[in-house]
Amino acid sequence: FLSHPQDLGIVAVGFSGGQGKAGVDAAPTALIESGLLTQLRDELGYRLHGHDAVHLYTDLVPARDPPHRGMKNPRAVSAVTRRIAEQVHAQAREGRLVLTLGGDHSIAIGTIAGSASAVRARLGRELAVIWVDAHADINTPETSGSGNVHGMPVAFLTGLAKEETEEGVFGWIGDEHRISVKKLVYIGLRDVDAAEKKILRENGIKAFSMFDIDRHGIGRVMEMALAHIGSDTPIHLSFDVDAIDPMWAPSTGTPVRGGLTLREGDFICESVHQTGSLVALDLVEVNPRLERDTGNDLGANETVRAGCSLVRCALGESLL
Ligand code: Z70
Ligand code: MN
Ligand code: MN
Ligand code: MN
Repeated sequence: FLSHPQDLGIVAVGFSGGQGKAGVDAAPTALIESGLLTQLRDELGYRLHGHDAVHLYTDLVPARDPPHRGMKNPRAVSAVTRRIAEQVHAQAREGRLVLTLGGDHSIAIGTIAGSASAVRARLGRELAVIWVDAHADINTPETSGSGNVHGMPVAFLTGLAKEETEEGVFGWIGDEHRISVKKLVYIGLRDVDAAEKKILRENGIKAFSMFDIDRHGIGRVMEMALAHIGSDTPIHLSFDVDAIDPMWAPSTGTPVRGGLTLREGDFICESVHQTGSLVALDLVEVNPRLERDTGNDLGANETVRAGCSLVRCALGESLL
């Protein structure tokens, strides 16, 4: 689906307003300083575009941003994700693979809106999404207990949550930006709110929890996940590092024990790469500050290292 498969559009997003913990905005710089982009260029042979800047979008964050439908920082998240959607769309329109380094997971409202609209415009196709996460991130503003928008991106992207009017805070999200619940697959779930379970059930959304991975093994789960999407469908992989067990990725806002091994995470990325259908990739929720501030530099470095490994695997590092 890519006209320039060796050209990689980079969108580095230092944004943390979708949740309450500072530090996730430092992830793109930490990932880049640990050598990720150099490796992609020198070892994997990608030509990089848009990699000169880490976007902080401070100009888009309003001084006053009171809750809207219970959402925290609603205008900031809306304005930033809208800008991200434009950036991702512009890269994807060129037929490039797009890599977004977050940032918290609210930014996926922008990345997926941008790649879904570009895939529609360029190919007339619907985008499939593989969402790898401990969490389902499918709360509506009304079901959310936290008000954190990083727990809601999938609801906005599938149209399960909408604004009444285009003037509403997230009113810029249109049908061209949305994905079908039928083309969405979850992997790694283990911390899903009761209201989210109901949403998954009522909408028949395909989800492979940690239970399914233990039962079938990651190899079989990936076969089933990819079969559900169907071959010959462009894929956006949105990878929340908290899907990986805190043993390897402790420096994240909401670590949940009992997660994927590092190898299972890499295997998911390798399997998606192998389809040849990957058009966009997000790596989110790396927060290098959390462990560092408790004196655990190792925990922060390991998490960054896990994130780099996931990205390289999705971009073909392990191909022989
Ligand atoms: C909860 C909520 C969440 C990440 C926490 C948690 C969501 N379901 N996502 N950490 N990455 O607040 O909606
Ligand atoms: Mn080119
Ligand atoms: Mn998430
Ligand atoms: Mn998560």
